Amino acid sequence: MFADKQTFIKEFLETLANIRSKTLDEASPLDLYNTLGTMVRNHLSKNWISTNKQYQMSGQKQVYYFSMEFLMGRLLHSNMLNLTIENVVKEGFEELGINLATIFEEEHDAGLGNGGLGRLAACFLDSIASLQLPGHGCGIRYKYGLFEQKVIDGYQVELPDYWLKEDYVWEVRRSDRSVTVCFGGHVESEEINGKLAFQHKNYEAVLAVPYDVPVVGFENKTVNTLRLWSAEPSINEHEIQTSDRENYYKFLNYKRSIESISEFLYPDDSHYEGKKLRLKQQYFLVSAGLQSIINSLRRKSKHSLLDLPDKVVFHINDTHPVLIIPELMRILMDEEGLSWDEAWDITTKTCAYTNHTTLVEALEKWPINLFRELLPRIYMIVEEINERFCRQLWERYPGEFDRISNLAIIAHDQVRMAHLAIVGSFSVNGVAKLHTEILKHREMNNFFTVYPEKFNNKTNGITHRRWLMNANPKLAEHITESIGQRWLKQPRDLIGILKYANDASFQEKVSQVKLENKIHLAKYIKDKTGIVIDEHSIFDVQVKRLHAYKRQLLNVFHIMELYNLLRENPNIDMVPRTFIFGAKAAPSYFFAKKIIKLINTVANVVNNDPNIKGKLKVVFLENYSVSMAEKIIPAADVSEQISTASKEASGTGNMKFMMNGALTIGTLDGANVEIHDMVGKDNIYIFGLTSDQVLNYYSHGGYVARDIYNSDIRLRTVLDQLLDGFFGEEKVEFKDIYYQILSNNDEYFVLKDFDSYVEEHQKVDLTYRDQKEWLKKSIINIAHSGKFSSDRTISEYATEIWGIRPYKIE
Ligand code: DL6
Repeated sequence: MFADKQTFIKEFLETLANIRSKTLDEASPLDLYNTLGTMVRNHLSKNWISTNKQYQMSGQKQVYYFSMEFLMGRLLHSNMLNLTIENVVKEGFEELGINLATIFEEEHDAGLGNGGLGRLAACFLDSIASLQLPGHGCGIRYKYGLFEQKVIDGYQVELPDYWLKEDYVWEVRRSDRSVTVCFGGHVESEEINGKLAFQHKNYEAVLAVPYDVPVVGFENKTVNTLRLWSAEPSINEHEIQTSDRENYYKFLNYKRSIESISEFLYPDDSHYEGKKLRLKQQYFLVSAGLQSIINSLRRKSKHSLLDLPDKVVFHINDTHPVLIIPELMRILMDEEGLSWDEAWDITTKTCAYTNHTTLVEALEKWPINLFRELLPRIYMIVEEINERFCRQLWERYPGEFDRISNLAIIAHDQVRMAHLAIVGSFSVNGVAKLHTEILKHREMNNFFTVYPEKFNNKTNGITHRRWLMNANPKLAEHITESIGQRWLKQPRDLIGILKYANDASFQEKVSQVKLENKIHLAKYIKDKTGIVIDEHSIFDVQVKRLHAYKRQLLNVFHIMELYNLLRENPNIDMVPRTFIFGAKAAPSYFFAKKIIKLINTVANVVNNDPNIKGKLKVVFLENYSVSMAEKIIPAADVSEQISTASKEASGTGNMKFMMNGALTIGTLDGANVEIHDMVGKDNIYIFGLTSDQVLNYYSHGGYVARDIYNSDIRLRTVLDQLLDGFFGEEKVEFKDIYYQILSNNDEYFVLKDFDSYVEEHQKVDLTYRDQKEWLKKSIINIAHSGKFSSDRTISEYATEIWGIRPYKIE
């Protein structure tokens, strides 16, 4: 790409002059970032064009991953890594006196996602391209990403994340590929040649304009595409006469309402909100995406779409894009003239669905009135799918009204999106073994009985390129020095370091790298919060969305208990601990926001108490994001994965921490189960109820939390401190937490699991004192983490679901 350092420097200075009209001494860090980003994008566009051409010419089957969320984070560093140009750029910058790391910091995170689901989609794109698979992302170009979190007086405050303030160097607007998406209106039918034809009339037309972002493969020539759609009015502003004021104001209102479709990412990951705008976003995404794919197939060849299942596969990431099923039916029947049976056969061979949660409150259902009014033709199709499905069920289960209404797609005046997804897809997968088992045998057991062949598991993964090679380059280097480079492309080869688990010099290096990472993080924390932390303390980290089921509260109760012990006896024998949190709560999630306030309140008291001799520190980092995770995770000693068993579908943070040598303290939930199976019980700290126990409690009405309050003095003290103003807040401040636990019977088993949690933490403390033992466990975790690379996950999707093969771009 850049032949050598001097060529790079020359080109860099020329590009800086061309696009920013500046010389080096005038340029701001943002100018430098933009220049480098533009150069990298320009360089990869040759491969981008040839990738598209070669896919087209070869007629390769391609996968389109439809997702309402792509949490991409920053792209400059990872693109440079994948293009293997980091060294030459670094050397060039050194000669120019520029620190490359500070330039990376100029890039605004593309935060088009809430958490695990969106980040998984981003890791998947990286793996698809790196495995040379023909596959693309299809999403929405939200003008505002996930809100920016500020913490003021301990409370979360949300600000809009206007990530497009500066031009986004990675995107290319492709207005020539725009399509029209239709909302509202009504449907008219007429018989033509003995066949009913449907026409959508009086609809509101929205122009969908695609912006393409390149997705670069690692050390290959593949550059796939993430296509993000933006909503624009279909009438041009200049066509409106500004002198006709009434008309002009009408136009402005219309413009505003159209643009709102792609304005905001819904900031909630685990709660379904029946808002019309959300349904609009969902249809906007699938209709635009599907039309553009079908248009491009039509441009290639004129013949019919009967062989569509050999050409493409549409992946439905959670139920959000499930309208792809009726939309594809609409296109095939109304536009291509196929019969219902032909269209249904094609649709059910091209769509595959992933379920990411069993939380009832997250399962989408839409009131039929709203659905029908917004999408009249699509509603007709969903109704017909439902009728045909129920008829089949009737034949299979004659007279079983309850069972059929339980399975129906439309029932109780609602459209159940997960049911539509299962009926219309050829594959339904969960995201970790335990999760899939729960789907099959509990939550979706009635569907599993009807379609056992559709259900399968694909345990999640994370890209080791971003989460190890990029985020922890020194550890990656150390691994390569010991076992060679093969693991970069075959992450399972990380297992090669297992033989060094007891090796003193290998351990020493791992420990050195961890310490350096901890020093960096300590400095970052000091700069951001003013809190000084001891880099030799145990860095105990819980970073993820804030939700009651993830149980940040259990972590805080443990901290409060430790603090109480230290107040009683400051000389207590313990390894100093630094508890680090990062978490955004959905803006309307009152309880979660209270927990943020509690963490900050406890932190304030603990961090300022000179009597405890710095043995305990608590840090809440505001505005947790992908790029912040890249700083925190490599520095962690302990990874908190403490959800109520059965609630966390998989988790992916657990994998990122493990890959960076942190030891997990966790429940047997989600992918923790598989981490436990890989590393063995001696190399992970497992506590608490199992999922079977939890689900059993639920089916018997829970347990009596007050019994534990009455019998456990530690918990009684902690809970009472919530009410008695101990932490210096108004007495009512935390009353909702107190009553949620005691009066609502502790839905997430915080008190029930507390004792075993504390016990495992004591083991963490003991082991940490024996650094040889600790490092051995840490290395064993890294060695087994290759299984959790998303390259493994994607290979499984490719062969077992999508039926696509690697295709080498020349
Ligand atoms: O599959 C990715 C990710 C899982 O790792 C998490 O366990 C799961 O909670 C998340 N699911 C969602 C969907 N809604 N909810 N909750 O974000 O998916």
